[in-house]
Amino acid sequence: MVKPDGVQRALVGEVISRFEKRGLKLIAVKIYRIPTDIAERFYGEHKGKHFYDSLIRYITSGPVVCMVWEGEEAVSVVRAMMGKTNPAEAAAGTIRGDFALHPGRNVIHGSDSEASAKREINLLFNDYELIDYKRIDAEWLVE
Ligand code: DAT
Ligand code: MG
Repeated sequence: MVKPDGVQRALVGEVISRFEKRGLKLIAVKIYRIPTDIAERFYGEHKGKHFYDSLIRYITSGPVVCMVWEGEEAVSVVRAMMGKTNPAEAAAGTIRGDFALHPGRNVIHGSDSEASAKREINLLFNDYELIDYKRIDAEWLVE
């Protein structure tokens, strides 16, 4: 998900472009203004932490772009391309390492496991929004 700062800073195309070129397949995408109750469920694991209230304010402060990317080891590949949660520690070449400075404005969210991906996709998308198709270059991406 490109977070509200990423949308306002016109980084949506850059983020999509990186995942697309890596070889992941985009099977769902939408711009969405997350309602507070969905944000609270989305970030439920962080409830009670010192940054929770500001995190909910941040993620609901403007539209986000939600995406579902499919591919070999998609979760770990995307996490590696995002960089560390604190952008000040994120490696150059990662999205956070190239475009962010502060954990409270770190541009992108990515699921941290297959189980959380399923949970988050269910929260943000309807089944009919997930599109099944084959990339024409599929056989040039995976042996
Ligand atoms: P990630 O987004 O890398 O999965 P996370 O799930 O631990 O990181 O935290 C969710 C978001 O909460 C994170 O993107 C930014 C915010 N956050 C986490 N730790 C924080 C901290 N120490 N200070 C401020 N914001 C923080
Ligand atoms: Mg997380």
